Amino acid sequence: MAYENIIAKKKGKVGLITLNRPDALNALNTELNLEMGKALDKFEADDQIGCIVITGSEKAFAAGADVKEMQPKSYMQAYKEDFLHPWERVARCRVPVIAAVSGYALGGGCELAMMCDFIIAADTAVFGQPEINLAILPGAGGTQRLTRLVGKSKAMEMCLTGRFMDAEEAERAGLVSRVVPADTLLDDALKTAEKIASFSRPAVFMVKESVDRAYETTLAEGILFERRLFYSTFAMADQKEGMQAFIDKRSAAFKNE
Ligand code: DAK
Repeated sequence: MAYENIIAKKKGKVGLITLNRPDALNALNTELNLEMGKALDKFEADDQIGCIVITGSEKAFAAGADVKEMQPKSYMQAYKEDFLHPWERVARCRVPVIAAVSGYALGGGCELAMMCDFIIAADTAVFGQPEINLAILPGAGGTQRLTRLVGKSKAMEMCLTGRFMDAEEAERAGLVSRVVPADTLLDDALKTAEKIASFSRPAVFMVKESVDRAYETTLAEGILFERRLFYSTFAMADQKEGMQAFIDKRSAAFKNE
C-alpha cells in the first residue's frame, strides 16, 4: 500500500516504518498517524513479522505534533474527534516496536518514541517536551511515560522548562536503551529487531506483555502474571522445540505455535 506521510517496508521478518514529512521535520499530523496505524495493523496481522522499527530522518525523528494543524482547533472539535487518539495505536501493538531516533524527538515525537518498547538513539538524538512554550502540556503520555522512565525530578524539569536532553543524558537517565553512532543507527536497530524476530513470536509477545505489566501493577501481581504466562509457554510447540534444540545442540526451528 502506498502512503504519503510514511514509508512502510518489510525487511525479512522486520517491519520498518520511516516517518516521511521531511519539510516539516516529521511533524505528526492526523494523516500520518492514520497511516502509521494502518501499517501497524498490517504488520501485526502478518505472522512473518516479528518486530517493528519506527524511525525518522537524520535531522528529526519527529519534531512533535503538527502545530500548524493544531493551532486553530477548538476545544469541542478536539474533544469530539478525539484528536490524535489513533496515535495510541503504537502503544497497543502486540509486536515489539523499537524507536530508532536520530535528531529531534520533541513533544509528540518524544511521546511516540516512548510509546515504543525501547529506544535506540543516535549520538545526535535530542529529546524534549517543549509544549510549555506553546502554553499546552504533553498530550500523548509525556508527563506519565517520561516520569516513569527518568523519574519525577528530571521529567518535571523537562516538562516545566522545555529543556532538551541529549543522547548521552538520555542513556544515563534510562530513557534510551543504547546510544550508537548516527551513521549506524538504522543498521543497529534493524539487527536488534532481526534478533527479536528470530525467536518464537508468541514467546516474544508474552515477554513484552509481562515486562509491560511492571508499569501497571504491584510487584506481587506482576510476579503472579509472569508466573501464569511462564506456565503457559509449556503448552507451546515452540517451547518443546526450543528446549529440544538446546539438548540436541542445534538451532531451533520455531513455528510460532
Ligand atoms: N509542527 C509543524 N511544523 C513544524 C514543527 C511542528 N511541531 N516543527 C518544525 N516544523 C516545521 C517548521 O515550521 C519549518 O517549516 P517551514 O517554516 O519551513 O514551512 C520546518 O519544519 C523546519 O523547521 P525549523 O525551520 O524550525 O527548523 P530548525 O532547525 O530551525 O529548528 C526545531 C528545529 C525542532 C528546534 C524547531 O522546528 C522547533 O522548535 N519545532 C517545534 C517543536 C515543538 O514545539 N514541538 C512540540 C509540539 S506540541 C495529543 C498528542 C500529542 C500532542 C498533543 C496532543 N493528543 C493525543 C491529544 C503533542 C503536542 C506537541 O508535540
